[in-house]
Amino acid sequence: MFARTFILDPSRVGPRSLRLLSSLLIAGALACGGGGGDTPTNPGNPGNPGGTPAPVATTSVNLQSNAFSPADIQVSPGATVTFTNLDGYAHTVTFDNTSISSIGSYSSGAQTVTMPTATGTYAYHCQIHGSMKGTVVVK
Ligand SMILES: [Cu+2]
Repeated sequence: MFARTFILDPSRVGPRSLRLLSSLLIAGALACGGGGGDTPTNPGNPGNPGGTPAPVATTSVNLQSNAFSPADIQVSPGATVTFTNLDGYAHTVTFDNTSISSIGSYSSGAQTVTMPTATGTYAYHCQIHGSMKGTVVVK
């Protein structure tokens, strides 16, 4: 009984245990091999996951070479956007949101569209050329 108590006496066992613990800590640090886990991974660009260019702040879009340029624009609520056809052949400016007055087929010159006052992203396209697409961000 006396011997058992003697062995468990912290004043005797303590220092030896601390030395053992220190050895384990050093061994553990060496085993990490200098780290590498500290380098943060590149989070990319969370605000622009697809790498899509930000919309251009303008109220003027050209229709040229079967494309809207710039196709993705940003305007103020209720803004008037001018679409100018430079191709000399027919295009439309058709908004998916039917509450917006779209522009029917026209071959040249400037036409305007009044955007809603409600903020949001409004997609439009040319009904004649499926590849012609764009968006107006009202913000
Ligand atoms: Cu077109």
